Amino acid sequence: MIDFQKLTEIIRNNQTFLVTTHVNPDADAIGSEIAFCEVMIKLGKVFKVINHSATPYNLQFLDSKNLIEKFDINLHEEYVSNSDVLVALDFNRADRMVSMEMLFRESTKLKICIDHHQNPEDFVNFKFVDSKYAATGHILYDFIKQSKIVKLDKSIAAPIYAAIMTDTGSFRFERTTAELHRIIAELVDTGINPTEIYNEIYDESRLSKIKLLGKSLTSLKLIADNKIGYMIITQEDFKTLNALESDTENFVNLILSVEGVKVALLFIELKNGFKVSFRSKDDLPINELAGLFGGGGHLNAAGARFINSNMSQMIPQILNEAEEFLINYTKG
Ligand SMILES: [Mn+2]
Repeated sequence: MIDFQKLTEIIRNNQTFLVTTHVNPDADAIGSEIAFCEVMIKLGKVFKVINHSATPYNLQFLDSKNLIEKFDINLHEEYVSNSDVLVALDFNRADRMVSMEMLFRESTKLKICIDHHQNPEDFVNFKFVDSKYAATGHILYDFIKQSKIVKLDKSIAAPIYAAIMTDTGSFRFERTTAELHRIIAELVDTGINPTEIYNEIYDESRLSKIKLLGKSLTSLKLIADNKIGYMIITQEDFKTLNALESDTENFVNLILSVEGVKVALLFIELKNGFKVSFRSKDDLPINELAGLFGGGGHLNAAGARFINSNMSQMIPQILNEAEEFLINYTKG
């Protein structure tokens, strides 16, 4: 149970807030930030939203007031250090802030984390964390409803809707309960437009993204009796197609849509290493596999980063580990 009363106290008793989220923010990250800021606005608080990453182009509509700033140490050091409260949304490990990590860690002010991932690191004073929630936006919904700190209007409902819609794979993942649909109904009742929100996020893809998807799909391979599928995206692919790392979101889920595939891995080469997105079906705890490589996440969705490592050299080893993981798990 999350202590919403404590969270209410922290918000009421402080004046200046710094809000941030993880690298490569998704719609839950950005939506949660915007919903949290709408609460700040209604309460007359002073706040800044500062992220390591720029907001992906398909999520910019959520930030219609241009609240989000991209981190610049020269511009933001003073504000971050002097904020009464530092708010970490939708992540649970300090290194997910990348360039902001040190400044966040060094701050002696109050730090809080609101999140729904498993196994949180100890990097804040207060955790408002529960992995049973479908999205961080879902936690914020419950917080606003239970605390009655502000009225839940359209300006809050829209980003929360975007957060829940995307983190539930458009209302199809496991945590999409009847209760969650009732919450969605209430959000829609505020007057938001679900069709518009979906279209903004998913149906406004740039051509380069679709081309990159095509390129990645041609790399799709199945191993381990067709139970493990993987795709590879290289820096060369990004360059030749003029595509971005953020374009790869959701690609990994397509691997999982292949008949018989239980485990999906998407290898993405970065400028300084590579990252792997892991997905699984049923009760396969894929976050445990990601954990072997210092990563983490949820039961069915996780990730790991390999800084300064050579992707093509590492892939065989990671695939071996994945096979072993699958064998051990199906045995038990
Ligand atoms: Mn999330």
